[in-house]
Amino acid sequence: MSITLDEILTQADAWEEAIDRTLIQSKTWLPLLDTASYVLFTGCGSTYYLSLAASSLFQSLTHRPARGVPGSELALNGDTVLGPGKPALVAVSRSGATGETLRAVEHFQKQTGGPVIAITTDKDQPLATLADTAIVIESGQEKSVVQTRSFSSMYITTAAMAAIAAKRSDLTNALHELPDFGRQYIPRANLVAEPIGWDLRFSQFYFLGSGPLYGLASEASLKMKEMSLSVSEPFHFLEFRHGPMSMAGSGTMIVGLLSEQNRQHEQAVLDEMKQLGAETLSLGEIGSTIAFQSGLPEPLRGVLYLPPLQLIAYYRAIARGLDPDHPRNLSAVVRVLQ
Ligand code: F1P
Repeated sequence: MSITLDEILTQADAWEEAIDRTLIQSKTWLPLLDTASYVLFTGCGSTYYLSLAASSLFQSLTHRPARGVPGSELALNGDTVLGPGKPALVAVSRSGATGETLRAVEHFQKQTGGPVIAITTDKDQPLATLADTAIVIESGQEKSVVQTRSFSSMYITTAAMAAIAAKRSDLTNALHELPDFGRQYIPRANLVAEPIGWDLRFSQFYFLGSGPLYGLASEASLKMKEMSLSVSEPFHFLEFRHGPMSMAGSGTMIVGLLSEQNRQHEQAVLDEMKQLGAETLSLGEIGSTIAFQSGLPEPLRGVLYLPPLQLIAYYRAIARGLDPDHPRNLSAVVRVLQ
């Protein structure tokens, strides 16, 4: 079996370690966040998109300011990122060796003296040493260049951090249901994703999501590019009506990551795009093309959007004669800022 496919299908095993480690280590990382007046999340590529989703969720659950920024922006344009007050930094990197993320951490430490929490899959790489504390999810490690199980397990870590920091025991208790639910949900999602991936009538993809789901829509869009070399863009849900909708028509697939809170407005956008000739696919807890039916609270459902979208990108790559285990032009670690 392809290593990428195997890593996608077995990712729920890594979710378990992510939840356990985040809870066990909370005595170490929680005080670092509790003393901060705002929290920055940073990463590059997939882990930048993870930072966008994580910061949104953190702010909405804890009511404390949080922002996700690319590592390169913190490293090179720190004055546009750092504000007054006492920040804490959460640096996310599968490899723990990405140049911009390491430079971002060093810049942050030099400028603010604030604490750094690393989320990574490799304890032996520089990020874990540079940070004040590290949550290392070893079972999130991948052979594939493209991030799938590492992304979802590191994202769950940030969701667990937000739930714990917000003192939401309803959420921290429910977290433990995620791995078992994932193990039965992912094979089900696979059955729906495969025919969509093989449907080569589509020439372009748009992924729509709001709140924390915007970062996840961005990650889904990146998977489509990295694995299947397809034209693909993410948008905040209602932003799509402000110009990008000119692209809606035959050959366009619009994927909506529906939230519970804004579902009505979001579904209206999808319905309108369908009338304009685009194909639409919706994901959400109930009543969507892919319905989780998880019974989990909404703040914990983010990770459930990922497997079917990773799988669609994977099958599309295969349908196009590409090898998702060896994506074009990519390497697992980028060291542009040494
Ligand atoms: C970040 C990253 C990946 C991307 C590419 C290069 O890596 O940008 O998201 O897929 O392969 O590296 P990391 O800092 O999370 O290891």
